[in-house]
Amino acid sequence: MADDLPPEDSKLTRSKRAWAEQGKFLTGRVSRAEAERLPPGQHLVKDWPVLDLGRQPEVALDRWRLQVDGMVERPVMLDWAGFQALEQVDRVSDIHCVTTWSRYDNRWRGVATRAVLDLVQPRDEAVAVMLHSYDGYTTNLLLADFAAEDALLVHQWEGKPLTRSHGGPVRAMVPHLYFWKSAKWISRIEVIGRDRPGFWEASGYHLRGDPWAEERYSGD
Ligand SMILES: Nc1nc2c(c(=O)[nH]1)N[C@H]1C(S)=C(S)[C@@H](COP(=O)(O)O)O[C@H]1N2
Ligand SMILES: [Mo]
Repeated sequence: MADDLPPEDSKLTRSKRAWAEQGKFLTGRVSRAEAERLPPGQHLVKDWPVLDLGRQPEVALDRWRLQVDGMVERPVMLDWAGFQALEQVDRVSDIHCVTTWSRYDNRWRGVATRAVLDLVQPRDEAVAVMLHSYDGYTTNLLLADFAAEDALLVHQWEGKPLTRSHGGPVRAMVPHLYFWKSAKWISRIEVIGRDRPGFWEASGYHLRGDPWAEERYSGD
């Protein structure tokens, strides 16, 4: 990938340097002591509940597209082949839903969000992303949160294609934030210059959603 490295002074390179200075996201996983693994107010479940707006869009692979645009140098429109051609990584991470259930050790396969941002090169003014989905859902994340080391666009769970009910063909998985930030059926990553609320955030959910700070609802 050396040929594809961004120029030294690019937004992403500088962001990575800033993350390194803060000691954040340095390892493959955001490391936490086992005692702090379960965020406050959460309980563990073994099954994986389905939660969404009630409309589960069927997106055939030959019609699937992912648009990445907004405040970027090189907007792209990926089709399935283009997405599969990006480096595929395997990661294990925990789910923390704001409705208080958590599920440990989910094995994902997909593309690192950083790899996608490397492709499009966010501009200096970029501060956040708005994720858009095929069911009309939206959710916002700060660029640094979206680009966390273990944040992925996943298409497999436990070695099998991600089911439609869990957001297949492709969903976001951002394990260090509440699960409502992990858009199912993702269709577009819009890089934006000012953080603004998505669907649930406009209805009272917290703008950022850090489970360890219990950022559940705005005003929390
Ligand atoms: N496109 C889309 N993504 C979504 C949602 C949705 O309604 N539509 N719901 C969110 C919420 S509130 C949660 S808790 C998780 C649930 O994902 P799951 O059904 O795979 O458990 O998806 C998140 N992503
Ligand atoms: Mo949720």
